[in-house]
Amino acid sequence: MKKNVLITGATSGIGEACARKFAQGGYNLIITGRNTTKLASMKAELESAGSAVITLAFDVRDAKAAEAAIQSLEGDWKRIDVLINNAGLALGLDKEYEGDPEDWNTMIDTNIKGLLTMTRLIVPDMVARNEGHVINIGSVAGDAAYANGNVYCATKAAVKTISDGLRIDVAESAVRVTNLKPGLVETNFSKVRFHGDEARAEKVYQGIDPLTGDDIADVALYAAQAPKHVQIAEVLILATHQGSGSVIVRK
Ligand code: NDP
Ligand code: 8X3
Repeated sequence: MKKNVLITGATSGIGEACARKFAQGGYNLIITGRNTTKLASMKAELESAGSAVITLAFDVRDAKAAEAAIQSLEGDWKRIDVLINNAGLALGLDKEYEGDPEDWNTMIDTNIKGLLTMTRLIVPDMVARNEGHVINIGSVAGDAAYANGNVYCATKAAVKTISDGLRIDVAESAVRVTNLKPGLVETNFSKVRFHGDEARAEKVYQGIDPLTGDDIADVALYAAQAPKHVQIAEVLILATHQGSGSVIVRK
């Protein structure tokens, strides 16, 4: 029987790469996000390559919409074998005492509360079935704050603690919990962070060979396909010329 993976924020970057890698890995896909046009085009492309695909359009900050979307799943699609909590963002790169509280709210509501909403909706059934895997996309930013990263870094530190807490709480069951902590990955991340300023976003990846969404998706698929007794608890994945969240050597 093919396994089902549900990916939040599957319409771009790491989430989109995970959709393609898990499709290649033989999974049925439940791809979710807000961009309905992109969801439809991905579904058409993945189905034409032979995958079974369901799309669910909702914002992870809207708990009621998320619940309705999960409840709309029927038959075998109700069984979620792998949940990839990927939807997330950074907004702004400012001193904490000068940051925009609206940006803080959006990051906290998406990166922390949205992830918790999905976890609360999906993990009870995993525990009841005594199988399943939650893969949270954390960040090197959660290991230590970097200059002007303050609230974004705090949300990813929360993802680490929430992942650790869940791993403890499901340890009686065969459910596994993985926190993937990427470093610099070239996606739409910096364009979103800088509110659409593409020139500023490009500079983030200049002079360094950054990671790609595929690099992170490879690790996610590895963790999901590890033998049942192996729980890949946490992985830090940095670009080669990156020493930490704040040490980046550019050529
Ligand atoms: P992208 O901006 O390319 O992708 C982010 C995805 O999340 C998009 O599909 C976006 O959808 C979705 N998303 C954002 N907010 C919401 C929401 N409220 N509800 C539903 N979907 C939402 O960035 P990345 O692929 O890089 O980011 C994915 C994850 O990886 C994030 O959690 C990020 O923090 C993390 N990460 C990224 C790193 C990097 O360097 N790029 C490094 C470490 C971690 P939409 O298009 O609708 O906004
Ligand atoms: C995204 C990576 O280093 O830009 O989490 O914060 S970083």
